[in-house]
Amino acid sequence: MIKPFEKPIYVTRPFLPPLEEYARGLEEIWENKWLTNNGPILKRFTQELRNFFESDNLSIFNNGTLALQIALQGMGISGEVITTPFTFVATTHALFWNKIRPVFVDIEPDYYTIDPDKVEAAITPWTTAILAVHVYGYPCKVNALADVARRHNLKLIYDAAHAFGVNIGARSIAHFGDLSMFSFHATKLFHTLEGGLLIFEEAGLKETFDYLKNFGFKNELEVVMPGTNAKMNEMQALMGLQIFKYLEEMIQKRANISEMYRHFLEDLPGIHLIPVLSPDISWNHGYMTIEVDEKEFGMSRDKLYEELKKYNIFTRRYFYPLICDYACYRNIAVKDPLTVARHAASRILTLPIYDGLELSTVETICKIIHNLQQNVVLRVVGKS
Ligand code: T4K
Repeated sequence: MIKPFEKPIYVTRPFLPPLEEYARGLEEIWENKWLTNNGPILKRFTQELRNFFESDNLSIFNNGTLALQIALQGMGISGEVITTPFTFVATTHALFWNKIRPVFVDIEPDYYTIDPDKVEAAITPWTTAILAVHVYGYPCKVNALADVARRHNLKLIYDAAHAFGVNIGARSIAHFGDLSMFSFHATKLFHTLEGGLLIFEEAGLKETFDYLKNFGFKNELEVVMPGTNAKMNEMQALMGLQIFKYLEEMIQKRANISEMYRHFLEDLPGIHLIPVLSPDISWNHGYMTIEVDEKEFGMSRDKLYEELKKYNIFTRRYFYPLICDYACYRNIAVKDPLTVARHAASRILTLPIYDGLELSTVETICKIIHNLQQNVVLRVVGKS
């Protein structure tokens, strides 16, 4: 009999640098009394990001949602945008706030990313862009999507909220498509408490994004567009600057956790893991996804989610329900039956993964999942 964990095990916990280190950074802020509006720490953080992505075409924001909204506005996207329903709701909200109609199409079964064939089939004269999501940091089919976008003269925008630190071959995932948005929210592998980043191909967009996040100010007297306030402050930038140093270590620790989950769960009937990623992808291990097949496992995904809670393990059903099933989007006509997305949403479960999660805890979580299934089997056998 395994006892419940004494303290809750959440799906994630933010990485924090040593308190003394952050406090030293705060001393600098206290000293110069510069808290926001492109302060010195933000400038240093910006330089780090430029080096990391080997690009000057970037703009930093106070969260990923506003970054994406501003991206769409600054790029002049309008009409219809083809997107995935299997994502966090902010992806679609960013379209809605720009009065753009989302056209939901299905995803592919292995890595839950948008299906390029379905994208192509959904193009109409009103389509202006594709908004794809590297969901859980699993890369979309970037070449196929680029091909569709090029042939139909569409902008290709990536919600890369989950994909910081992911590379395809030697290239950062940021350098595919016209633009990528990364989230630096506390629940992400790399965070700035809250924060967001745009990386884009067209250098001329930088000025527009920078105006839009700062009320449209060009200088003290000129407002050139009706911008909003989406600036990153100094404390956020300080967190990002300090966490940068730990990025590789954080990814490595998560990789060990992923490997352990795979080791203990891959042969368990009814638990399905993603196929091993292609060797040219270096993934960030941002999320640990499993699918629960009710028939094979003997218990539904929702039941497993509830049972795990009894052990003080708080998994999440990212991304269920599908976005088009939320009350605020239910009235949008969806032509695609979304068969794969519906199937995935009904089975998906994200398990705890974060750098401070002990491997022994991961082992216990897996044993609990095994035991839960064993008990179902025993009950069934007992009945027969
Ligand atoms: N696009 C995609 C594909 C996204 O996934 C997101 C955000 C966005 C766009 C928008 O980016 P941002 O505007 O957020 O930068 C969380 C996050 O709030 C959200 O950022 C994230 N995606 C989404 C997938 O997950 P919740 O409502 O599930 O978070 P919450 O508060 O329930 O936190 C989950 C667990 O994390 C908690 O049970 C405990 C732990 N936690 C959380 C926080 C905030 C901590 O230990 N400490 C913390 O400070 O949405």
